[in-house]
Amino acid sequence: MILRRILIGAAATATALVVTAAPALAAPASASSLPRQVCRGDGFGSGWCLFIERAGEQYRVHLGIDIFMSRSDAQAIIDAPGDPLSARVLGGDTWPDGDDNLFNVPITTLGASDGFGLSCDFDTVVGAQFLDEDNVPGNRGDEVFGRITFRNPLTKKNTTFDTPEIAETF
Ligand SMILES: [Ca+2]
Ligand SMILES: [Ca+2]
Repeated sequence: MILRRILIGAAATATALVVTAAPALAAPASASSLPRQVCRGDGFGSGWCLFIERAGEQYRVHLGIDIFMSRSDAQAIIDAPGDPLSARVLGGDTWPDGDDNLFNVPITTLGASDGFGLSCDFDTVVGAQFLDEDNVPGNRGDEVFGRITFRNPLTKKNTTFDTPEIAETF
């Protein structure tokens, strides 16, 4: 639950995070931005985040989401057949082919609660090559973001939640 509070708190203060990001630009160009968590919220109690940190020579990638609803609705969704949520990491690009699909991130926890509704965590550890979405002269830096897809088995409606980007040279 502490992690949930961190996720929601970060989503609720997204505006403040943008404001306080400015001093980081003064850091040396070689400095890593990691560990870093970026979040977004819908303003109605739902929030979702992408977190990346170094894990030795690899990177630990975590996504989390709280979709605001009643505990009973969340439990009905969990009890329905199949996984209601999936997540992947993409590389942000506008040219030539749009966003790159980098890798899927498996579910590690799925739960229902009164305070947060339907909550899900996704975790994996990957090598740098999985996150290295730009690697050409003049463009080595990478911009990656998370996309969580919610397939509601009760309404048959699909919703996607994109996190902000994390910029890092992997
Ligand atoms: Ca890119
Ligand atoms: Ca790169």
